[in-house]
Amino acid sequence: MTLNELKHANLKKWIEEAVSLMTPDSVEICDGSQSEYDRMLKTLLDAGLATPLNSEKRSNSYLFRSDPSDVARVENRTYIASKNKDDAGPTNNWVDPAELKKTMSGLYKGCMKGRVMYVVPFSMGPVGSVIAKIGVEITDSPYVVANMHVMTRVGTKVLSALGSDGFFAPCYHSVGKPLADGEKDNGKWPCAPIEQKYISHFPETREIWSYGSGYGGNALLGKKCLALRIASVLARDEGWLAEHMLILKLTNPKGVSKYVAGAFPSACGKTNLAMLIPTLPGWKVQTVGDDIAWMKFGPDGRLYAINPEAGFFGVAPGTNESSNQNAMASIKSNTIFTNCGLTEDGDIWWEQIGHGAPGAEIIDWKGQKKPAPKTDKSPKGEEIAHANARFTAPAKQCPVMAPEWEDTKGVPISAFLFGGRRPSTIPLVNQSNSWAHGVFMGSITGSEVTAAAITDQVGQVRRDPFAMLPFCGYNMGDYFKHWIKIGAKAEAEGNGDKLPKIFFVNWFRKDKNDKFMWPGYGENSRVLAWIFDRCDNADNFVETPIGNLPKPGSIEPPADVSAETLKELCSVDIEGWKKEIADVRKNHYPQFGDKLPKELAGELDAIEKRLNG
Ligand code: GTP
Ligand code: SPV
Ligand code: MN
Repeated sequence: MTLNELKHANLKKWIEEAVSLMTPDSVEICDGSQSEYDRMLKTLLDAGLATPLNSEKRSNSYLFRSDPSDVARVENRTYIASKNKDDAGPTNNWVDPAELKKTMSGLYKGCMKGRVMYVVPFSMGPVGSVIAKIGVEITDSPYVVANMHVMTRVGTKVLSALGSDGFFAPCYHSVGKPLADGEKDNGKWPCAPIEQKYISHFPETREIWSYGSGYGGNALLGKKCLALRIASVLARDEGWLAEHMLILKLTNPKGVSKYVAGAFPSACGKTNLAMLIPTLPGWKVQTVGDDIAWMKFGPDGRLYAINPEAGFFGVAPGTNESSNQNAMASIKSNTIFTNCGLTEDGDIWWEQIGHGAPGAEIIDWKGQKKPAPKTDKSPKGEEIAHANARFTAPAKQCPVMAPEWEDTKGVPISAFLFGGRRPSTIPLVNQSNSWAHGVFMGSITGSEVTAAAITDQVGQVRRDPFAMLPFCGYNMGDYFKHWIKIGAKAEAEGNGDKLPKIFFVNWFRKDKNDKFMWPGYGENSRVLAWIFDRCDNADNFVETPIGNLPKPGSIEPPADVSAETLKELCSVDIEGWKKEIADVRKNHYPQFGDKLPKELAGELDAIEKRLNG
């Protein structure tokens, strides 16, 4: 299709403006076909950016190595440019939108010289779902086009759904590396230096402008930029929820199923939990989504969730046949790998893949030859794969996708989980005693920072409310209020009992020797089973000052966990909690000022009183 054949006048005008600003050599409107995907990879092979993998090991799969300055989301270059600073709130970087557009227009001027401008129409959510939204990404990166093909629904069917005047979120993306006459990428990942990278959001106009990075959430604009930052604003305005949550289907030994959605910060176990293989006999987990959930109330008063994505952009290191067999099966073919190691026999490798690397040598993520590791571990600082190396794989390749994962109505959610990497204080599982208490727990979620973003805080515990700290497109205080309102709306309509029950979980408690106290992964099914039964009001809990904890005996310990350890994991650390609450009062809640909902201030007072009582 050519520009002149486009039926949507505003879309055509918007593309023409981009063309005159960015001056690409040519423009292509993407149709989403397999031949288009193949053509992108051919272009990337010719540019020396893609390495084909051994097709006997991983058919139709490729490895990319990004620039060392471009390996993860850049939180300090990510902006929420609302008209008023107060609308971005205390947790976001804000710049005046007019000023930011001026700066970025300067960068965009001529930025696609020597390159093709690809126009990627995409749908977040099954095309035609009432919960789905359409975006159009303009990009000069064939790597981004190929990844968008996997991660979203791309092409002509989306343009048809858009019609001549439908809503789309306009997304600009450029790697920020124009080519001089005759210049080629020649194997060098194109991007701009860090101080020229901008990941910008204009909430009022629903626009996204990204410049200078080709990696992950900085560049695949349907994901964090649209499906979370802009969608959270749409959700606030329209009365629904856009969350950083996995969605799983849990079936008990009697064949009864419930759907659970869980928010954990980046690289804290969403993909793993979504594809878990239960160690508990008779239980089954199936996947609906592994990163993002969009939820709306259905006619029956329940909250229905869709996974707006069509693929997984998953953390590679740590993924292996025993930690996540279903992810390993999902990446057997048709997968794009970024920043993994390359073995002598033409396959990928990463730390904790479950085995050493074959042969004498391996090529690390920076393209350097190293001795092939004999085990699956590397000394700190000498990793073969980058800690945020990722795979991009089609969701339909996951053997445990729930058959209804593309149901346009979504699936009804029974429970919300919140969690993070907390080496102390937070118990294995804890149920809130009300919706407001659950919102309070979500609001104080904290986690040790992982390598999923470039920051100097890695390893430190930081508060990451609802796992949305880097992804909320407006004032976090207003976001808390939105959650309170969702509960109040259900109550007012007589549907309070249909709201999901809210739980806090922690797979990451450590002992004195810095070892995880809970084996995690498949053993987390024991906790899911407890939660399932809690949703049916089973008598499996004890009330405590922090919420409902498992009654002794209600969770059977895994083989390698002593009864004593399980007891410690499931009890209240009163002194630790007093410190936790004091920190919330002193350092966390005050930043929201009068935006903090009174319900949450009330929950803080109440838990403090219970802990002291
Ligand atoms: P994003 O894609 O960044 O949003 O990450 P995610 O939340 O999907 O995280 P993922 O499931 O990819 O997990 C990241 C890493 O956490 C894994 O590679 C594991 O090393 C570790 N992990 C996941 N689940 C568990 C668990 O139950 N216990 C322990 N100890 N580690 C886990
Ligand atoms: C995350 O960081 O939460 C991710 C990866 O899921 S990215 O798409 O890069 O944001
Ligand atoms: Mn994520």
